[in-house]
Amino acid sequence: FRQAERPSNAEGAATQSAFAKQPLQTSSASAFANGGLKLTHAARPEQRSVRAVAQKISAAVSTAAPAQGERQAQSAKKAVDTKRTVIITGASSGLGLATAKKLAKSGEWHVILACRDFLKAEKAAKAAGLPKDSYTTLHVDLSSLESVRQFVKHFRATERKLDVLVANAAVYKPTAKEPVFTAEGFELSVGTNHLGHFLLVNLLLEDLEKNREAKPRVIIVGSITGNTNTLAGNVPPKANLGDLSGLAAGISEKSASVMIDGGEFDGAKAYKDSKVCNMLTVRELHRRFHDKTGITFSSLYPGCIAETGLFREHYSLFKTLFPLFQKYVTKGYVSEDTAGERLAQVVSDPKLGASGNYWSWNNDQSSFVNDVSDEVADSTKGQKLWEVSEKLVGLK
Ligand code: LMG
Ligand code: NDP
Ligand code: PMR
Repeated sequence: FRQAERPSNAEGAATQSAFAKQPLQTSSASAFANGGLKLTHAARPEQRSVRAVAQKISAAVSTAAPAQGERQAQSAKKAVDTKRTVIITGASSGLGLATAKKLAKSGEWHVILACRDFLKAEKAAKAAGLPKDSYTTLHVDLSSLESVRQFVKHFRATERKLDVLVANAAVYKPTAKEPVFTAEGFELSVGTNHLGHFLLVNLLLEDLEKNREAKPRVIIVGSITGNTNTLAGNVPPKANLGDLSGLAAGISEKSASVMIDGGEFDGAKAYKDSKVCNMLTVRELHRRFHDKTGITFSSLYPGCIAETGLFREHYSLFKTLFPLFQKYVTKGYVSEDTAGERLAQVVSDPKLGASGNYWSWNNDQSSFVNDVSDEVADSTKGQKLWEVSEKLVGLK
């Protein structure tokens, strides 16, 4: 079903990004007009070529909405401002939106809302009161590797330096009886939550590395439910990547299994496995690249944000009881705002600048470096996951 929607999404990506590029001319033109040229990088030869491309694309797109173009122009003009830039995937709801709100309202950040549903993201940003010039919405559907590659091109066309990348988007299929698949045919949860982000992070590493003096960061959101060293991580079905044989064989409709460990399909397990992959990826990124690039790599568990869109496909009884259970029984409940403040700390707080950590919070709101499960700490598994994932996303 989702697959059937994909072609139109991909088309949407191209159109929206053309909109996003259009303002580059506008902002350059206004730089000429107001004489601020010497302070902008609008006259750099490479920007001229970007502008030429943008002109061609915008000429091809005759349906650009004026209001949208104007807003995008304002955003693009800020390419020369002093704000730091953070990309947040899945910023159209829940944790991603709350984090975007916190950072955008601080006045110190320009937030790239990297979302699959452009209109939903725009509406959510407006409803959350994000200041007009504090964000840019760019389309990405993480369930399509092609869309991820397009996103990177479109981000580069904004000419912003990248300070922080937050891999936050996720899907959870707790009630699915049968698997669904990404554009390239991977089981959707692992394909989106892990493989889509794995490619995105790898492609953007060079952009972050170029900005080394700004102490760049990469954050991939993890979870307690993927850590079997906790009670929550022991609620069945438990995460377990096994020997990664299912992943190595492609977790596709055509392979023997759609699960990483080669087992029977289970949507809740696939999600938890994908979170293990997210946390293993952070540790492997740290091992491979921290010393070489100076980038800080982090993961976190922001608390149980029991009312987000993550549970949209769960039974309605679950959606009613789960927040109560978390509030009054486990006491693990947090609001979207609190969770957003926590993730915003991992983005920008100098105190959370150490690399390779999995952050959690005490009830008094103090952050600490948490322990991970044996599976997440297994660096041999981390390396193997890296090598298999590189092949699946076409990096090797
Ligand atoms: C599977 O179900 C799904 O089948 C699968 O599709 C996937 O979603 C997977 O992990 C995801 O889960 C697991 C199933 C059993 O879980 C449930 O379906 C139960 C939902 C749990 C959420 C609500 C719990 C109900 C508690 C209500 C509390 C309301 C509190 C209000 C308090 C108000 C006070 C003023 O999962 C299992 O692991 C099986 C274990 C089942 C044991 C259940 C024991 C519950 C333990 C804790 C509850 C204690 C309640 C005490 C209440 C005290 C109140 C003070
Ligand atoms: P939400 O469903 O509210 O947010 C998920 C976001 O991901 C949405 O913006 C959604 O877009 C986006 N998304 C889903 N699929 C894709 C895709 N293919 N391409 C691009 N974006 C996509 O859930 P949460 O805010 O709860 O989840 C955010 C993160 O927090 C996840 O990584 C989750 O694993 C993690 N987490 C959540 C916890 C919780 O208790 N809720 C606990 C621990 C971790 P759209 O709006 O279009 O649907
Ligand atoms: Mg869990 C003891 C604490 C605790 C915490 C912090 C969570 C977090 N959960 C806890 C306990 C329990 N949960 C217990 C005892 C049960 C059995 C009743 C239980 C059940 C349960 C279910 C059915 N919990 C769940 C589900 C889900 O469908 C959620 C899930 O696994 O999503 C993958 C979930 C969660 N519990 C959490 C958190 C944070 C989640 C959801 C989100 C996530 O990890 O991303």
